[in-house]
Amino acid sequence: AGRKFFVGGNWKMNGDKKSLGELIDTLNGAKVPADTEVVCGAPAIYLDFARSRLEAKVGVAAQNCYKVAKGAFTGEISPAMIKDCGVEWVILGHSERRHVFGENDELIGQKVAHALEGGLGVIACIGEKLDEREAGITEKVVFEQTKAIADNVKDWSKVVLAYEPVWAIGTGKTATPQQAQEVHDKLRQWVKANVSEAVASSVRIIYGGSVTGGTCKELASQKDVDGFLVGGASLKPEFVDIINAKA
Ligand code: G2H
Repeated sequence: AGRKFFVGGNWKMNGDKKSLGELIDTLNGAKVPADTEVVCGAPAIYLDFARSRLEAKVGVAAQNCYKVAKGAFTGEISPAMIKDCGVEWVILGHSERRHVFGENDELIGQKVAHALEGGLGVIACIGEKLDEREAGITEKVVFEQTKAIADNVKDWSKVVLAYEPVWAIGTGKTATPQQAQEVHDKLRQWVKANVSEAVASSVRIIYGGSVTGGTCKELASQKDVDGFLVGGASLKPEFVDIINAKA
């Protein structure tokens, strides 16, 4: 109810100035519905490039950041640097950060707190692995991950929750609309019980995991699916169809 549809693209570690420049030209020329928010997650080294080339109708996100403002942390970037490039969002807790780079709930929570303090919006990602789903502990896993995030949030208007079942990421195995809706509904109930009713009804819960132009409309029609975080398909002109999934 009243939740603005949110479509995030996650370019991950893909593209170069030529191919991303072409993608940016396509996005600049595309129709973005007034009631849809679009944000593209660029590699850190291309944040400035993406922000300076994309029109204002498309937001930009970093794909990660560190938990402090500055210092001796070779290779890391801070929310202050992200903001300095005119970028307004950061993706945190993505499954690749968790499972390829070993980030745990505690670190992700600290990053969430610091990014919000630094004035960024946060796309906070959660999701169960295949063995966890098969063991029947999907809810337990995503509730624990959500708690580690929620404990670090004061202003929920700056947070988008991204449910990304790990078994659906980059595998071509999109969750069915019913599977997505079921978990989104549970998450909203968790937020209602553990944060507040007002936050539960206003927070956007978006789905990620092999979303395509072909699967987006039915997913978007689910009551508690407020948008998407799109990886592979966000690098293709097809992303424009996903932006318009509700149109
Ligand atoms: C999940 C998603 C984007 P893909 O990681 O965050 O990627 O759409 O390629 O499954």
